[in-house]
Amino acid sequence: MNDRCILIGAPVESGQRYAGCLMGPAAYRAGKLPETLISLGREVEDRGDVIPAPARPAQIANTAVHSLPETIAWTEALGRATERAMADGFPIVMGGDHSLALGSVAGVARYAQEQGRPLFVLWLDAHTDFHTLETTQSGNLHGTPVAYLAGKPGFDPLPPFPAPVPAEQICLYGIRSIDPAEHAALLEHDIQINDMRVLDEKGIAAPLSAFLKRVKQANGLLHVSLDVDFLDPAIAPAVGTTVPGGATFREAHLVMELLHESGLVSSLDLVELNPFLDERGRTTNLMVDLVASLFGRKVFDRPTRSAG
Ligand code: NNH
Ligand code: MN
Ligand code: MN
Ligand code: MN
Repeated sequence: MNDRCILIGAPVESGQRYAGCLMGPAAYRAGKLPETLISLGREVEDRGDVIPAPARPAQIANTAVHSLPETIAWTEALGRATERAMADGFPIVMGGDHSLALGSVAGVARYAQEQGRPLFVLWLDAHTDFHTLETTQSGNLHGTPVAYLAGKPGFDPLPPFPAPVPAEQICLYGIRSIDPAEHAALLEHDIQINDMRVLDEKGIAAPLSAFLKRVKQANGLLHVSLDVDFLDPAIAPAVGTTVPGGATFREAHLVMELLHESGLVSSLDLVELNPFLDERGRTTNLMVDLVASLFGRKVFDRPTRSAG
């Protein structure tokens, strides 16, 4: 993991319908994300909030889709910001709703392509986010980035995804809500879907360790996209789209601890936090604590065992 963390504020809320996600980056700062990373020995550079170019008109046949011009503007701006940050360190994109990943993963994918390294994506989410602009019925574009980064058609007039991520390099984790059109589309792709049924039976660690092994063997870059609704709503209420039966406190920390130990993660999105829906900052605090685990905070710090 690169020592230098580059914080990118992405106050995006046009990908869904609850007002408040745009306060996400401010909440992470108030919740001391920068200080927490510094306390774990990281250098931190906060590049402030990205300001997209003015939206240009854009139209498509699916009239359910809303805020497409804004989403295109965010996708372009965040793609550039994240690609640049990859060259300088470890980007942490503080959202903002999940539509920001249309841009952040595009930037990471361009960087990976330049480096000639395969990109792997771990999607921690209750949802598969596998709609296209044509299939979404809610019209909320936060439900589309996985299909976009997998290179599915149906995203015109968004910029074409620079270097589609092969299905075998995508791992969906914590899934418990799939729309019929997503289900049909996913049946045609070899994307690993670790829904809660799978995680209940195999445990939270084993499927992740297997995926991480493949990232390592391929000398891949690993982008992690953490949606607040991956977590159980009882511990993380500050999200518009709660789904019961999510990851527990300890399961979520174990995921982060395993990711830290792997040393493979090279970029991170923190998405869907809606501070307006929170209870005394508890969801923000939990998200910051999870990032701390990802960057090496331990319950009990054992002397490092030599690898091998
Ligand atoms: N699949 C639903 C839709 O497209 C819900 C997506 N909501 C999310 N995704 N929060 O992570 O509208
Ligand atoms: Mn570098
Ligand atoms: Mn999502
Ligand atoms: Mn979700």
